[in-house]
Formats: sequence, structure tokens, C-alpha cells
Amino acid sequence: ENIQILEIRSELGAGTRGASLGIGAMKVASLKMNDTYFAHYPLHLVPNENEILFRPSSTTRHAKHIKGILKVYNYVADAMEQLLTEGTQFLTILSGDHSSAGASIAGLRKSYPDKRLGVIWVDAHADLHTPYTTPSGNVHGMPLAASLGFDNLDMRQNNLSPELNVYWEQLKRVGEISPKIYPEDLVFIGLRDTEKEENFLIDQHKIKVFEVAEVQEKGALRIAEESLHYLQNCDIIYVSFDVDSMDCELVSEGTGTPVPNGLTPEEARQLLCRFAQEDRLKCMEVTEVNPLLDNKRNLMAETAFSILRSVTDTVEKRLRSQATD
Ligand code: DIR
Ligand code: MN
Ligand code: MN
Ligand code: MN
Repeated sequence: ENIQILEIRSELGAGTRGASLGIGAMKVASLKMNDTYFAHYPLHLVPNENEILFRPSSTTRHAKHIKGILKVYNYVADAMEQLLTEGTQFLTILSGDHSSAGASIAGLRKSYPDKRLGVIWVDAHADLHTPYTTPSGNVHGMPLAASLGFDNLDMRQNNLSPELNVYWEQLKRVGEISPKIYPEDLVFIGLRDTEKEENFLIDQHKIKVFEVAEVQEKGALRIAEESLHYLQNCDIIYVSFDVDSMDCELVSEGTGTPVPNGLTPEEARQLLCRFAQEDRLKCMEVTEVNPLLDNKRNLMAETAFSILRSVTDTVEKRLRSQATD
């Protein structure tokens, strides 16, 4: 099969419970649209460790549930390596919370060790925290720091227990490669809710950021082109779509940390569909749908699924035209 789906029902990295139900909510959305998407593409369910939430735990305060998350990272990286080295041409990842994206990046690096990986992060948040700087202890705010191998000790706020220090080092090293990506191979789109510790890293490493206003001014298509051009030296590209990149007043609050003044669903669709036309795009992740928080009866999942459908159609078209070339 050319296109495969990886389903990661982990929600350990989120601060609010319910993100593991996001994929189910997208499946319900597909039924409402009479769409056979989930029958059409092979779906691979990754094991999760959500059971630890039911147990009383001596949780690591500055990176909650990191022990379970580390296990999930290894499940994901192994599953991806198997699928991608078996000849899967495009992998769709559906995940609960965004911590999983650190695993997605690990899986891609493990599968293509000789390729330079570019990352496009469509999100209201920079997810550049480390256990040393996190204001919440939620690991969904950390996947990019883990992938970049950052500690950000310059902005240190927290002291780590020796135990947590070991887990953080292990999280960075999943897939046996660290760092997995370089700051110059990262593009942010839609950032608008970052902390000073994250801004410090963005400035220090001159990371490329497209704000919402720039998307509105230039149009989504042009921002997509500029992003791809900025990553011209990368061999393969991964796109991470956190649904909170979209405006919570236009869509709904069906995500863990909703933020206003974001992208419109049409802007998100245009951006992602342009990325989908790119031969270098190997993997796209859709994450952070939380139907328990949805104040508009599953509208977030419906919006996310509709965009996923458009993206997949675009990828299909590209792969078909390649096959006949
Ligand atoms: C905040 C929120 N920066 C934190 N992060 C979120 O807790 O680290 N990331 N929501 O997706
Ligand atoms: Mn995120
Ligand atoms: Mn976010
Ligand atoms: Mn954040």
C-alpha cells in the first residue's frame, strides 16, 4: 500500500484528559460525511500506556508521565521504521497529544538515517520547552526540544530529580540519533502562544516563524511555497498539524489548549494541501483533537477530518501521477 495510517492513542503528554478520544471523534466525523476513509487505508494501532493514569503515581513533576511517554516513543519509532522500510510512500499519523511528534521525528530519522529531515510545525505553540523550563510539566510542550536535543539551561527555571534527568536524556536519544533535526531545518506556522523560554530559543537559533498575520497578508499558498523553499536543502519533510493552530473561535474549543486569533480552516487546508503536493513530504501528523472539550458538538474533529481528507486526496493524486510517469 502507498498510504498507511498510524494511530497513536496516547494522551499522556496533555494537561487535560480526553485527547486519546480525538481519533475516535475523527472516525465518527468520517461517518457523518459518509466517507470510507477508515476502511480504505490500512490502519496500524500503536500500543499506549494510558493505563498509568488510573494508578496512583509518584509523577515526575517537570515532565509528567515521561516514563510511559518514553515507552510510547519506542513503540512509535519501531512501528514507523517497519512501515517506511517496507515501502510505504506516505504515512498519516493520527495522535492524541502532541508529545508523540517527538516519536514521529525519531521514527523518520531511524527510517531514513542518511536523509536530512525538514520539519514544518503548524501550531499555536512552539513546543520547545524542556523539563528545565516547562511551566506545566506537560510533555506535549516539549517534543521539538527533544528532537533538537535542547536543554535550554540558559533559561532554567526547574531543578530536575536525577531520575527525571535520566528519562529526559533517554527521550532525546530515542532512535539512537540525537539531535534528530537542526534549528535551520524547522519552520513554524501559526505561533501565537509561546513563553519567554521558547522565544529565547527561537531568537538564539534564528528559527523561521510565519505568524498568522503573515499568512493572512500573503495568503496560505505563498506561505507554503516560502516554507518549502526555506527547507530547500532538506531531502524529506514532515508536517505536524496541531489543530490548535486554527482559531478556536472560528472552529471550536475541542483541543487541550485552545487559542483565538489563529488560522482559518481554509488557510490550514490550503497550507497542508500545498505541502501534500511535494514529493519530499513523507509524513503528516494530525494531533490534539479533544472531543470532551468541544463546545460545538465535535466540530473540531469534523474540521480536522475534512482537512485530512483533502490532504490525502492530494497525496493520492501525486502518487498516482508518479506511478504513470
Ligand atoms: C505551554 C502550552 N507552552 C506548556 N503548550 C502546549 O505547557 O508548555 N503545547 N499547549 O501544545
Ligand atoms: Mn503542539
Ligand atoms: Mn498547540
Ligand atoms: Mn507551549
